[in-house]
Amino acid sequence: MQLEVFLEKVSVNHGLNVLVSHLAQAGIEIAALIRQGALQGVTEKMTSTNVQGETQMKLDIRSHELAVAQLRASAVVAGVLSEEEDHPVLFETLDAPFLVSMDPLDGSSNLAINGVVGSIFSVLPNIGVSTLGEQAFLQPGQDQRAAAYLMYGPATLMVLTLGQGTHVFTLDHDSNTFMLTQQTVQIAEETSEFAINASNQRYWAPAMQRYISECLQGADGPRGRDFNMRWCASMVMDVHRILTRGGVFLYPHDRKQPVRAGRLRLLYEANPMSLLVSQAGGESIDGKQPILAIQPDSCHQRVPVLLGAKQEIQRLREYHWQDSDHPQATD
Ligand code: FDP
Repeated sequence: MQLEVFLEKVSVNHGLNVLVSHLAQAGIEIAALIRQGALQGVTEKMTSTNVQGETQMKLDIRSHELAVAQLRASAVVAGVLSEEEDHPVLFETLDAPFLVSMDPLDGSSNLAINGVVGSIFSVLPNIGVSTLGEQAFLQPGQDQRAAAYLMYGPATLMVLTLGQGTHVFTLDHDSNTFMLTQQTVQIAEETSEFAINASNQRYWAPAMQRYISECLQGADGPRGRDFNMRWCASMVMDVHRILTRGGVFLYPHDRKQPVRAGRLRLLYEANPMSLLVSQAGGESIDGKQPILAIQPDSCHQRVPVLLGAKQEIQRLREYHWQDSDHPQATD
């Protein structure tokens, strides 16, 4: 079933359907660029940095431009917050029903090694951007109307939720249409696989040290079974693995850079991924509290992210509550 047919079937919100079709179109255009690799200068770095101080790749900027153009053309979006711009881009359609937060090219450091990258989108209701300005983007994740990521791997995928389940579409490159290939994603409650950048281990809080150490002890330790580890350094790919074969993705609070609570951005990484995961039966916390309940305080705010299989996330939550020395993620 084509994406557009699916949308007509499951959603009566015509504006939202139009918006999702434009996200899909942005994905098709970005996928076409990425497929050209070095022929499109995909690995070229810019001299500029984004608001996070990270060096931008040429493709970060091109992806941002393509996505902004599609969202503007949809005429149902009033403004876009992007990882690549300090402030939201506001459109002439200031009273349009939706706002979008996005990371147009997540995991872009993987481009240099021809690795998998993605785009992440969060759709929020427009609660009055014309009067509130960028404050209008500071809505908790539970208010999202939709969330999606595009994954540019061997196949190009769109993984989407409109708040009633998580669905997977695969791009047919011949017809440039997304076809439904998995109607309902369900994350297994139990797992024996975790994803974490273990090089940060010495900076983790005791709760994380305990959790990973118990996993590593495997069958000889308190968990009584062996665990496996994966880390792609591309959130889209790591989360997609969890949606597909289970597991937990962990980017915890660490003391490496004390001024920031976590690495991942709340509004365009943690929130949309948390909605997709929760709609697939998983859970998502920052340590102690659900990510989707966090009231954002700034557009590019970072948070710790622990998401995936329910039982493991519940265990992690318990460990963090027991760990009284652990600073609140929102401190
Ligand atoms: P990137 O900086 O390459 O865009 O968005 C941040 C992110 O990638 C995630 O996609 C990824 O999970 C994480 O950073 C990788 O972090 P490490 O460099 O610590 O592995």
